[in-house]
Amino acid sequence: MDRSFCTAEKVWTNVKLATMDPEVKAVYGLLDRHAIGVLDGRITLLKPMGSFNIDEVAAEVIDAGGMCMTPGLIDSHTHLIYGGQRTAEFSRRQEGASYAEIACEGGGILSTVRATRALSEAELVEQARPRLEALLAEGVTTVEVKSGYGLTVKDELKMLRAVRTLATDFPVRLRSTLLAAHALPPEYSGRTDAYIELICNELIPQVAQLGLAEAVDVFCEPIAFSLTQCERVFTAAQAAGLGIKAHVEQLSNSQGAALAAQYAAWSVDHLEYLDEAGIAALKDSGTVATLLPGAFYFLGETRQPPVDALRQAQVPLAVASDLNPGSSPLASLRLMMNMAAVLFGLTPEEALQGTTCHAAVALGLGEEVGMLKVGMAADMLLWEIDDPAQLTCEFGVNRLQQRIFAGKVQDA
Ligand code: DI6
Ligand code: FE
Repeated sequence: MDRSFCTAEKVWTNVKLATMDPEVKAVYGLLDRHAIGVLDGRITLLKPMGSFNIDEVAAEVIDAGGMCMTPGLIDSHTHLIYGGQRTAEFSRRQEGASYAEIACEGGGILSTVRATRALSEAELVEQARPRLEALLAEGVTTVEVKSGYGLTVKDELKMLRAVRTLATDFPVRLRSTLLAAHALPPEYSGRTDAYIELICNELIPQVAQLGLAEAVDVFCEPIAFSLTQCERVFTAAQAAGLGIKAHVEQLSNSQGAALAAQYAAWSVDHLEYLDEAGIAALKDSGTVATLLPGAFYFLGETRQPPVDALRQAQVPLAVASDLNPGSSPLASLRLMMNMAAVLFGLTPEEALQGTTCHAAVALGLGEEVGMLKVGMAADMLLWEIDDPAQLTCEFGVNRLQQRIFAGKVQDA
């Protein structure tokens, strides 16, 4: 085909576009009766129906018959790669043991560390496959995946390599995050600062040099790492040119969000114990506040993140699955959107922003994905729904008609 006459190789006509573009002044950035076209994996055409001659764009035309299109969904916080399961721990929790008690006995994260260390890279990929498939089936096109269950140079690199391998096998954008500061490995017991040194002096430079991660994350909690230790990790991440993300204020108020905001973090995640000073630090910082309702729900937490105050301060909110074997073994971003609304009070529009445009910013991808806009990657979902609110309201019914990744229609 002579591309010089094309503005798009494929055009969807009669679409209701939930662009999620803040420049479109309507709820969901909604544009009714539009056409959207793609070329070479990007959105190249976005016009009202009737405003152009479809024959002149010389493209394959798909009549969407008034169906709704959204950007591909983005799960901006997962621990998708891990070995084994923690079902025995779940049974114990149902009999009354707490998450913290189990962790203190050497279970919890450390039991997954043992299982993860025992597996090869290929075995880790195999175990992660069905979880990733579940996310993709409901319309996820970008997934962030953290390390953090290896906790040695060799095993953290193995986890990050597994992410890169998985990325070549599936139509999805995977972004990797080094979370070596997740738990203190037993061999460093009583020597936390030495472990932080290993992270800062060996792991971060190697990961950056090998191009194995885009960002670095920390677990800032009394049961994990202190504010000072997290700051050392942030400094090393910044020096290596990596993005910064942080698990903060999940189980206590450690002022981790304010510190991360000072380091221009892409996101701060969990936030149930975030206080006014933390909110003030996030205001105008550009850092996204990520809500993880799955962990709140699965651990039976009762303390709510301060959603209203974050909203007042106009801090962008993301919503993610935190998919992991211990605190959120829930491979559904749609369920998280529903929970973010029901448990945390988000509007359906906020829930969808949280899994599209704001989630993109939480991954340093705000210019690339998360909106239907000319120039953005053509990750798009065609739904048999009238109102985008249905994506948050309803759960368990998949009304996805087409999943389009980098401009290519995937088998539904
Ligand atoms: N916060 C969490 O919710 C997960 N990690 C973290 O830092 C829990 C991970 C696990 O229990 O395996
Ligand atoms: Fe997490």
